[in-house]
Amino acid sequence: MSYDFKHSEKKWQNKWAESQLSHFDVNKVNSSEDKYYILTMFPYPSGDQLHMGHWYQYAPVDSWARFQQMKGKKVFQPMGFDAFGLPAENYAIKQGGHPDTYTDRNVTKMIQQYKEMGVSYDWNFQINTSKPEYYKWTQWLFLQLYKSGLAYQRHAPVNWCPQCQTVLANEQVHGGGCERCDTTVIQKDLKQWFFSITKYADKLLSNIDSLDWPHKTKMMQKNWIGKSEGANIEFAIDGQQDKITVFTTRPDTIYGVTYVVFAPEHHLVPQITRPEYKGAVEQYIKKTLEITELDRISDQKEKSGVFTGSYAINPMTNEKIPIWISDYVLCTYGTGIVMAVPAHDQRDYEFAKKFNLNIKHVIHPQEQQHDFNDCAYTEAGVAINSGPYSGMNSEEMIKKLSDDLKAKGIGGPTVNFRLRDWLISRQRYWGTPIPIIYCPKCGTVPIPEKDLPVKLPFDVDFRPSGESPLKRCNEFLHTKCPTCGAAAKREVDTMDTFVCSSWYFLRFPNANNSSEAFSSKITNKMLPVDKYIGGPEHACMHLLYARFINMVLKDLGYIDFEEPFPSLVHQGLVLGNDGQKMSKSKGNAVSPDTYVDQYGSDTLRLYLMFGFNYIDGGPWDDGGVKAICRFVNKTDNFFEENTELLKQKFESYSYLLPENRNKLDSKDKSLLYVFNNSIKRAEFDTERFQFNTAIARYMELANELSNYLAAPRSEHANEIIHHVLSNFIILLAPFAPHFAEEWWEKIGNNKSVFTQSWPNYNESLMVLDEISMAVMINGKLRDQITVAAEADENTILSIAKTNKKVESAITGKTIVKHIFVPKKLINLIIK
Ligand code: ANZ
Ligand code: ZN
Repeated sequence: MSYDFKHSEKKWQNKWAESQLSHFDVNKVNSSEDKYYILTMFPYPSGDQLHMGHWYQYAPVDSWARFQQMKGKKVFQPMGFDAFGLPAENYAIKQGGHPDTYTDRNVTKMIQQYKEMGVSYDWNFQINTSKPEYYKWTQWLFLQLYKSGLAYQRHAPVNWCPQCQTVLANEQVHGGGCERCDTTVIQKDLKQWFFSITKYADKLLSNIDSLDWPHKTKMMQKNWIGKSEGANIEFAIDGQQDKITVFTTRPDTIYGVTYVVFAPEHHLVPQITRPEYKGAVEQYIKKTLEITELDRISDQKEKSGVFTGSYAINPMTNEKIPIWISDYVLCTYGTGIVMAVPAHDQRDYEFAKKFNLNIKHVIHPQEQQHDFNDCAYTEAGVAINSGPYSGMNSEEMIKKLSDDLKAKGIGGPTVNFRLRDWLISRQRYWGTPIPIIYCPKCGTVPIPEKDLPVKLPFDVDFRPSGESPLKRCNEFLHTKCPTCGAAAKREVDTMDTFVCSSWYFLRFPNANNSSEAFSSKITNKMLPVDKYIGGPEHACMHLLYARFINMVLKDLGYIDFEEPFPSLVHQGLVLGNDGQKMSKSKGNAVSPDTYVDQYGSDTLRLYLMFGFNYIDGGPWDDGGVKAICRFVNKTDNFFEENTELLKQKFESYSYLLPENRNKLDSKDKSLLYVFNNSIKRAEFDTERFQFNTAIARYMELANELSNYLAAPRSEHANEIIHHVLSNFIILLAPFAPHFAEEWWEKIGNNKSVFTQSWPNYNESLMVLDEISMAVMINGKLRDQITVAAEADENTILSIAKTNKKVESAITGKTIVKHIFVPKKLINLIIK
């Protein structure tokens, strides 16, 4: 008989909910060390329910959480919904309804799917960022930043489609054109709100080394912050009062400067442009507005620019050098002005070649030859043609020159960051309203905290138009100034949804607090998050914003920890069976609901954990699902056939007594070896999110059990079977929660299997002889594996298949047969 998952999954989902199995009591936590806060990035309830990618992200983490709980940790695992934002708004536009209605409907459906997954979330701590109970506090957060001078307004460009008369998000611009009409998108200046994340650039950077995060993510975040050390140098302008300042990382090349370049939108451009060049310059500036920043800095793009008619004076040589404008210089980095050294900077080199400007070689390569007809020499070297600095190496000269510039009052060492301040204004409807009022008398007035939330009105025409939809809502727009009572207007932009998710981890333990965003007392003992899990695509945005907000709240005295996520894991991506990203349009998507229906929730979960390396992801394989199904049925048979035995109560197991050890025969020893080894290795692997190898141990144990149960019984067999099988249920519990719970009850327990501790392994039963065997693929040696001397062919085959080197060689291939030479080798023939 095969396991009746339909019956038992429903039954346990209901029982767990009734008995509040996952109930977490914040009051029982004494300190930050006394809890284990596991958080998986919350989903957007924007489209169509949970898909396979969601299942892959959440189900294994839930198993990990259940495992930690059985290991004795006080696990806190909440879940919520990141409900504001463009995807939900666009979905509503497409479906012709209201985003609030869709959000509610999708949230309900997703919670039902989460329950079918069998997750152990405590839903009492649920949050939904689009509800006033939550966004009231997002507004409160804005006010804290505003009060401390970290929220400010300035003009900044937005993507603008002149045809649709609308602002576009970056993801709505495709190859420079509008997503709907393909008109070339231009940059338009709007007054917008920013958070001063750059004030925290240094701390955000220096703390990274202390984080237990994937190396690549740390590097990405470091590069994103982009600390760059160099110097500012002042240049005079020929015939003008004003001085200009350039930022350079190579002050040692100053004697090689042959021209200066301004960013086209630099505010001094109109002033320095000579009248006869005005027409050309203005035309060029207009053209620049049509190009995205990414294209501007691309090294593929052919250099362009125009001369302004003005000249700057090189402070070291007093030479007159021409001033140009070009789009390869960005207005928002450094000072927006560059001293160009074509001999030693490739972009300058290309520009100089194109416009026939001088190339002056001032840094000589120390060892290798360099052909200046080919490209710039961009490495360090020895200064030549550099006045008193000639003969110094780059490093020496940079130090000396920076000091000299400082002494002369015309520059000095500077640090620049690539990181920009965080633009939080969105000209969209479905987001948190910014709690600001504009009064004709008092100017910009923050809304008093007692008046929060500023509610997002429901009846608004939110289809895209030239301006923020809230501007068209008179009841919202018109209000009274909270300071003087005069007629005033509200800010009509909403906040970037990354603001909602920049503090949600603080809210979870305080989810039901209606008088504060969070209580400091509770937050300081419930945080930081002990393990944070989510996609690597968040490396530079969400993970940086959240760290920033956390640091601000610490500096404001609300919390006492600086880093919200000291330990981070990224899950991989489940691909379609064709190896492509799963998507409906490609027809390679599989629906979790179908598999839950056909094979059961536990089987799907086990497949996702066994069929992939969690961190790497990989392609979907229906064959893998069927194999897991067989494994579940096989273990089910063990329990079924031994139910009567398992119902017996053993005070202790006498086979464990030292005086009985010599009564164990070789089959006993072999089973006990695999059993204890499974506990040990599954624990080790699970701890590291290596679920696939953990489950492979269970398969090994199942094979061993098959042999053992089929063979004649030894003196202690009953005890041993009882011990191994009842513990097998416990071992399976985190990974197949319904299945384990069902069997735990069937063998006569009235408390949940999740009240059990993770079993201890017995080192003294793991001294079985081990031998080393060769694993070959198509006759070629791949690796050596260590196996129990008495392990049988099937066991060895499954160990061989889960070997890392073998695994990567056989993915996507089929094993047509294998050749087994006992105690020597196993050779897999694959096609
Ligand atoms: C002269 C020079 C000579 C430069 C040389 C480089 C090599 P990072 O490392 O990214 O900070 N630069 C400065 N401001 C710029 C802007 N707003 N837009 C585009 N480029 C800008 O790069 C700093 C270097 O990039 C600066 O050093 C400057 O060119 C350029 F042999 O100055 B350098
Ligand atoms: Zn006023």
